[in-house]
Amino acid sequence: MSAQIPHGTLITVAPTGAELAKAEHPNLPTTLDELVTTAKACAAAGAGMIHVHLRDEQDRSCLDVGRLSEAVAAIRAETDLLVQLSTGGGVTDSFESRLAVLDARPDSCSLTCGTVNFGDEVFSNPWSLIVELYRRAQDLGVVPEFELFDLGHVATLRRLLDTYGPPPNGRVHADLVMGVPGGMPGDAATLVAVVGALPAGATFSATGIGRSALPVAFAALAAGGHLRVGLEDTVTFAKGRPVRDNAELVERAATLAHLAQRPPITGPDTRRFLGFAA
Ligand code: KMH
Ligand code: ZN
Repeated sequence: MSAQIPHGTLITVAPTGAELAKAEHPNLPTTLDELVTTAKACAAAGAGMIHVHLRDEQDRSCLDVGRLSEAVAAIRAETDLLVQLSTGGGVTDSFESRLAVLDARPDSCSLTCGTVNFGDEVFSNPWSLIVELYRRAQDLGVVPEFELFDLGHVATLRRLLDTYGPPPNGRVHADLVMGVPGGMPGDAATLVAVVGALPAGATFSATGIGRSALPVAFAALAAGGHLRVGLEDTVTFAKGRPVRDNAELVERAATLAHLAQRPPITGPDTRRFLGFAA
């Protein structure tokens, strides 16, 4: 039997992403040292999980399993954050390299439940890839976070669970990625529609890209959900004012969580959240 879901708000920080260039934001963590320093600052500010993308020396998305394993170990050594590796990578990363991410044995992995237009690009996630990622995650005991960029992705999530059974630890946790140009809009009405379609008992986080960051955060908390924030999703803190760094976004999310009387879930409770023994 898996542990009870703790009361509070899980704050996931997505500090880097695959798209933003270091030149566009000086505090984007693109080296391992910067990533670990960011992880520590965000954990201190209230984050419970980190969604990791690595970069190579040229600032490009890097899915090298050795480097991912090193990052998982380094973050675990310095923080008690749950470590989630992105299996989305960047839009040009191969399916094979995205599947191999799981060999780095994170606690969690992102698993996008469908293809979506992604600005001028296409983020490709055919059913066969989704199934392969899911089955490999099941085999390895990695808890997937189901990334939903559109309402239709919920239908694929349901099909996946119906066909292949529950995820490791029995936890169905989704993340609504809202406001991507080409995906679902980042507003309260859309969030409510997606949440209403989730499988019974599922938990969810939400993040709003760009200017939808705050409306989505407020709507997610009001609907009983959790928060994802970070430079992967947002570079503007307020009109005309760039985000200082990832910790600033986590601090703001923690303030909202306290206001909602669902304080940040940290320490051993983060592991219980995903159904691990703490
Ligand atoms: N970089 C996007 C194309 C994920 O991490 O799983 C995909 C993405 C989703 O960021
Ligand atoms: Zn990502």
